[in-house]
Amino acid sequence: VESSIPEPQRDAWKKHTKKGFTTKDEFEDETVRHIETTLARSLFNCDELAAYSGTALAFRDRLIVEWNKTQQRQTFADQKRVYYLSLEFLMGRALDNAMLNVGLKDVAKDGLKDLGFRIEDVISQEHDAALGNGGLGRLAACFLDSLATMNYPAWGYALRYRYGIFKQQIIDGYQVEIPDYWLDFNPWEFPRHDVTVEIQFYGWVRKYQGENGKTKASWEGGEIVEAVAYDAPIPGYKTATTNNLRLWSSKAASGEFDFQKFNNGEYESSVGDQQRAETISAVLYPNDNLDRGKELRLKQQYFWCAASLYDIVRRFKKSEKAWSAFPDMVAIQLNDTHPTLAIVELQRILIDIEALEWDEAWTIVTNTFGYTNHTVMPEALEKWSVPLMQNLLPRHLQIIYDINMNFLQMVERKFPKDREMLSRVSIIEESQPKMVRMAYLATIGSHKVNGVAELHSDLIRTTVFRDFVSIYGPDKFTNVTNGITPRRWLHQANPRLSELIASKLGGYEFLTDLTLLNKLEQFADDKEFKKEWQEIKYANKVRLAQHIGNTTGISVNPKALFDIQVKRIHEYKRQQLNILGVIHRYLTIKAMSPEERKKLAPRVSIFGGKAAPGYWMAKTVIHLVCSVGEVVNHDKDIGDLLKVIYIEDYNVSKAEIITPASDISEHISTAGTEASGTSNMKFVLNGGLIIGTCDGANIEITREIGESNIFLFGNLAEDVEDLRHAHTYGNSFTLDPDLSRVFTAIRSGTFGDAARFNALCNSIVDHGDYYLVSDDFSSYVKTQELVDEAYKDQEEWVAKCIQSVSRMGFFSSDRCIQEYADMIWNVEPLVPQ
Ligand code: OX2
Repeated sequence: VESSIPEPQRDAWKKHTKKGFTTKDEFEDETVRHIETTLARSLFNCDELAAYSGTALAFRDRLIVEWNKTQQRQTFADQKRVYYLSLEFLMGRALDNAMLNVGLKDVAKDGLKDLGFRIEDVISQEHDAALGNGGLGRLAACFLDSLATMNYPAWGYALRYRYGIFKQQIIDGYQVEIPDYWLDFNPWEFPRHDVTVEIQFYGWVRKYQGENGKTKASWEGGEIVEAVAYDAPIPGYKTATTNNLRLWSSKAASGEFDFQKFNNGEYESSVGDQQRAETISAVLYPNDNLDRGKELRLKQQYFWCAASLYDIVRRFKKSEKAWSAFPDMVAIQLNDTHPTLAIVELQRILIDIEALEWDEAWTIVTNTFGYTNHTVMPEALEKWSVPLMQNLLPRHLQIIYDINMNFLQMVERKFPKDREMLSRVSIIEESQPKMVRMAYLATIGSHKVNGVAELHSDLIRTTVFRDFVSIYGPDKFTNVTNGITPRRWLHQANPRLSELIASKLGGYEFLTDLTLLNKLEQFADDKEFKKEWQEIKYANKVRLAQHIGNTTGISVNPKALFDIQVKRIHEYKRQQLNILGVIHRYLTIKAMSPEERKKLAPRVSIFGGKAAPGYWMAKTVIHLVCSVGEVVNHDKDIGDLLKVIYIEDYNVSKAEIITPASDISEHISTAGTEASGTSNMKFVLNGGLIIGTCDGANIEITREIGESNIFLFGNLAEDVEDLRHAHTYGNSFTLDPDLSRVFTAIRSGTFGDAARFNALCNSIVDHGDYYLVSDDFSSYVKTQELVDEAYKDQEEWVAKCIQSVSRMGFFSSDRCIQEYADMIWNVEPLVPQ
């Protein structure tokens, strides 16, 4: 194997190779050294942030050693690797995770204590890496954790946004967005200024006569932007495998800096060009489940796909294998349609640059890619305008047309004379302007398409991809139900629960084989165990109550039932149903006698989540929640019976505090709209029950934990269409009297200026109630009453929680990755010796 160091000098080199610390003393040594020399601080000016930085750098040194070895091992092993292309990786904090994964958190805790710091304070200094919107990005992060833990040779590829998802402030009950500049100090990333790729945009296509008289195409002109790689180590849990997440940053190509302008005194405009190049990776688009079709977004997508593919192809070419072996060495998974251009780019590389025949190239392409669909909602399915693409990526558009032509010819042979079918499945929508349907392109260019929960996968087979199922047969479409990593979402977020479970199961093996949790079931009636379980839940609620007190000034009683809905604010997720239910509860309590009130279980309704900055209705929902809180929380007559809290700036690190503290959490989307949901899994795994609709993974959670352990309500997906139809075309639309009373209260100004909530109320009462709030309201309210009843019997409640946790083994992202590896990628782990 090639090495840059000649044989005779390697011994000297090896003698000085560092392993990183293992003992407390070595940890302190390394941390103090970093604080004093790397950071130029001292005993006299070391604050918690400096302590965090020193600790992070000490751990980073340890990770790097294994990271380098892992990369070498994977190169020598010469086996298939997985590349996970995702525009979002919602990683959260890295230090705590690194400590637990390398098994040195206790060492660090003791060491930091020696140095005068509490480990919790140090950990909480870290800025979240918030390169994602919600579930889609967090899923990608859980997958990286599982891939490394299970020793799969795998890389993540994304963009190095300068600004992650915005920070949310709630000011006077309204959401305000603050930029998230997170790169000030990021010890986890390594700039690779030597790993750069030149990315082309715009220009034209030149046709020429190639060898043996064939017409060839070449993409020329336009402008060049440089992609620079930044790498972050991804440590597996209790394994030496440390994988790589590569983020691309854009900058002006070095040759492009306009010296002419510079010399002519046009300094400002030449710097302007630089900035324009840097804009590409500047900001994460803050939309969840919504496609806006902005040119800069398309630029981001191509920039990232082209840089990643160049990198992957370069790595493959080093192996000097034949092109036909490419799919045996490379599996590329497309996280939603955002990276679909990678399909076109690989085809372009193979035919225009590597001079393969179209068919040979296309076989390689389709055997390489897999596509994961995350939504059936039309407003989230990506389409790009043909004129936009023509301008930005002229050669790619031609290739898309050729892919489409070949595909339609195949369809025509299979379904002769079915013109309707051809126009339905065409990649090009014949609208004004014409649009490229990315989900179709992704499907045609991949060998497998998967949904993310059973219901969702059934829905895509019968709705968006229905025709494609008849064209390709059912086997191309499959399901991989989402999962979550138990390392972060149990062990890290809820260390005491993890420890209690370990004490019963005789160790922490369940963290890498979550099905072992089923051995807990036998303790569901164990008095002592249940008591400890309850104590832990209570302590977690106290912690959340403290956070709420510190951030909102409102004191909540940790003995009350904590009812939590935290996720992106979206009409389909129906936070409006939740808050309307809260208002109903408030009005009901107000009308109760003191005796009746005594029987009530006090509740804290907790909301959290960001609204896309341009999503006016979602912002109105936030405002309604805050306005209701303003009234209820200050109503002395109500006291502790009801509190309504909005937790500002919901993110991964807040989720780690919130999730372990719930008694009940809400997953109440209109049936058929939430593809899977993953926070439902997190809440149950942390010993909370859930109230939910028959949607997404709720259905499979019910199957696993049992119907008696979940509060299901509402209409079924199969009835949604008819109900919607009836709203618009039915004879009468009568509101449930309870819901009517709620609207009357809002409209009479009980929660402030009613005009602000007009559109929200009207969307339900007058404008078709697309998300079926009125249809599900009474069933929701009744089910919440069942929750109240059930909560009164704490013995039974805790037994339900324990039983549920013991049956959650299926929802580990390790199981998920195993399924992808076996069914879609066909890759093997590479276990370090
Ligand atoms: C989300 C889905 O809305 C959610 O249901 C799912 O759990 C998550 O992806 C992970 O699969 N953008 N975000 C999603 O879909 C899209 C599109």
